Amino acid sequence: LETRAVSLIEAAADAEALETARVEFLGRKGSLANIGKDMGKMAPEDRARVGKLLNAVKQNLESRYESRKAAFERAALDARLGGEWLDLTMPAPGARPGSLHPLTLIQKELEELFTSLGFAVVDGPEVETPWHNFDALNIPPSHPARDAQDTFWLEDTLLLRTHTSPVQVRAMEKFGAPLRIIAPGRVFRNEEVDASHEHTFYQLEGMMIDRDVSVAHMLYFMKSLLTAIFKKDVEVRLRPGFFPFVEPGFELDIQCLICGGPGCPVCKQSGWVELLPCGLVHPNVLRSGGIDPDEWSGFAFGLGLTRLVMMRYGIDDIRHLASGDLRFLQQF
Ligand code: FA5
Repeated sequence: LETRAVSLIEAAADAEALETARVEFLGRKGSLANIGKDMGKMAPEDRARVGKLLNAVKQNLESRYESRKAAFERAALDARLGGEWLDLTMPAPGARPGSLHPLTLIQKELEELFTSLGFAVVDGPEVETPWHNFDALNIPPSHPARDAQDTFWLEDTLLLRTHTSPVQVRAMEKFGAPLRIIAPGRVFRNEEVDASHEHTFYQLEGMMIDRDVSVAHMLYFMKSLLTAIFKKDVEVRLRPGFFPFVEPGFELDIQCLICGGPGCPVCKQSGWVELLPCGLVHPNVLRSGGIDPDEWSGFAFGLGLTRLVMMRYGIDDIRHLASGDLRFLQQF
């Protein structure tokens, strides 16, 4: 009996055949159980001998059965893993925590710095009137600066703001003088995209109006801004710059921190990046905001926030920032 049982168990072609063999020999009504039942009728000395033998056979068959069963289960799992690309019974990998976008990180740092210097953080609409985006900033209808900032017009009367400077006007209208505000936000220009130009990017406007505000005040705040972000001395150059809403106007450029040499797509090999135009607020602009230029003066700046982020983190293409690519975003 044992020999037959062993050969059936070992030769079982699949889990079903194995189960049939188990029922036949090891089942509740199987051969071994039947022999067990008859033991009551045996003489005591035979009963002990047969009992021992029966146990040994049972153990042998059971252990062979278990190991064959395990082998069939392993094979079935292997077949499933090989055939399915998604196994919903496997434990999931741990969830990855999100992180703040680099633009958000730098914007927060600047908001903290400027609020500590007595500035309020204000907001303005992305859809603007030509009055706030141009006229109130001393840019009349025929002025070439309107073309320079290739505008997305929504309809004749509205546009997507081309800079954050209209928030200067809204802040003057709302709060009057004296005034200290910054206004970070998204701006739009219909221009060709490359490694340093986007059609949608971020600026951070700043404006301070008080009595006797001068270029010296302006330079102090510009320097504080750069030191706070770069935490080291970075080389800057100040050149005259023309914007109808400031007089005098300046362009503050920062040494390109990405290339350190020729062949750079960001600074076009010039070694300098336009970052921080600024100047003293034009009297016409103060008047547009309802502020008397004989009593008050001020400075304003329009930081290229997106470019600052690129310099701060060594990002060599502006298009990474809005790509939504997790391999990029997970580095911050
Ligand atoms: C202005 O937009 C003025 N409103 C700035 C200003 C404010 C001057 C207050 C004086 C007083 P400009 O067009 O140069 O200026 O843009 C300002 C900065 O935005 C640039 O120095 C640059 O860093 C960034 N910038 C301009 N165009 C793009 C672009 N297409 N993509 C990314 N950044 C840009």
